[in-house]
Amino acid sequence: MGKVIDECVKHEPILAASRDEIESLQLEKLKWAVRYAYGNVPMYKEKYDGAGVHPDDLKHLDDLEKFPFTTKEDLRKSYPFDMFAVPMKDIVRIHASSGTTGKPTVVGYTKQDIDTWANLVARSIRASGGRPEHKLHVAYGYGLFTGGIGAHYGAEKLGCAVIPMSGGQTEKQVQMILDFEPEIIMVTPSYMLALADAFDARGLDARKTSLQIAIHGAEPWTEEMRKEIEQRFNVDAVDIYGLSELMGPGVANECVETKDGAHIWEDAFLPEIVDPKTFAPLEDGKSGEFVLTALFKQAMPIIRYRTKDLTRLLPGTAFTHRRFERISARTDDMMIIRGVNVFPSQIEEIILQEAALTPHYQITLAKKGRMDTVSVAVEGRASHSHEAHKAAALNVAKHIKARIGISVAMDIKGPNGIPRSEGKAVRVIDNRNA
Ligand code: DLL
Repeated sequence: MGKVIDECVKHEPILAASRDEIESLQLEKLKWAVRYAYGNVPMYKEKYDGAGVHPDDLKHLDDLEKFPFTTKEDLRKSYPFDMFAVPMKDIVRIHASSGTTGKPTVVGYTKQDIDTWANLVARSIRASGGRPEHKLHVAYGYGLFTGGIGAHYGAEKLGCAVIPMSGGQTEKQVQMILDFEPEIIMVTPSYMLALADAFDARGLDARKTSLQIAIHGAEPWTEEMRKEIEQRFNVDAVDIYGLSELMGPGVANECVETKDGAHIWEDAFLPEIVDPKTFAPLEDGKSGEFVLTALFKQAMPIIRYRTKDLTRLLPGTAFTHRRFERISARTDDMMIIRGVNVFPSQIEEIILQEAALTPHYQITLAKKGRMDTVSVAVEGRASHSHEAHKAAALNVAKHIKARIGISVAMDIKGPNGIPRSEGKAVRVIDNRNA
């Protein structure tokens, strides 16, 4: 066992509990959560009555399969507060997802929900190698998005000195990192790369900063991106996962000593994987849609939430809580291009194999007559010649054709030719129905 794992388990023995112990704790909490949801949120009562199931039917963990899923649509229909299970006097915080289409989804928290969340984020930072003596720079956005404030409360709970920088103001981010010398940064992986470019632009060596640990999440990222971030900043980069509907960041986190996928904090959440088409439950190891149940929530119970994230469950390593494979895609960012299913991450992997290209890219889909057309815009590295960019772009198109089976037009951009996002990166622009 490594030092970090030791420290985490010493603090919270539940991280090393046997599977039997974890499962019996989950069953006990699940019975409470389902009964509580049924008794306090009309949406659950209607759904469960309609499906002919009752909280009494829940005798084993597997019995959960009989209960209907909860979807984003259910949350939208309950806009803004119909999912709340407690009176407003007991709600102490409200967050909402940005929601690209339709109404945002709203999430409420009681005092106890906020405490549980902060403890789970503190655990996540500890598993990333963070300690109370560290300074922690938060560059996730503050506001209705759960990233900034979620990270903040967890870091404070652990005892770190928190620097609540929020997203944006890239120049100032660089200056704060130089002046305040944080050991830890929490930020989306795409914005971390934008920060690396900002160091380069000022002629500064990002490898020489005080940063030792980078905790990245809120969007899909690849192993290649991890390597690039680790090399450019000389840090350990680990994965943090979460979603607002369930809580926010800190549903799962990687251990810095294993870096082999995020551990789902199973004393607070029950994970399932289902077939994305038939929704039949799949066994551990099989890929499908990630479904999560929160086992603790008072303000807004969430049972069997269909996340739309695609992954598979893996056994625990650093901790006995199960891990999941890095999320490479969501069912809803799958592009269907001339009938071929394509995920942006597949294209990203190919781009990142070219030394002459940066990881800043954008995919634009359009229609020419009835045909889908795809163009991939990517920035060339300033350190390489235009000839090298062109050769690399040709290679990318060739590999996309060979591995994914679609033809793409490449568009090489100069420095900052791809708009930088200060939060989650926008990878795909679909103009096919425009
Ligand atoms: O993104 C919460 C969060 C903030 C997580 C900061 C981590 C760090 P939402 O805005 O509701 O919440 O978006 C949730 O983002 O269903 C995934 O599709 C994606 N996502 C979050 N973390 C990861 C990750 C926050 N580590 C949605 N890897 C989720 C891949 C992620 N995708």
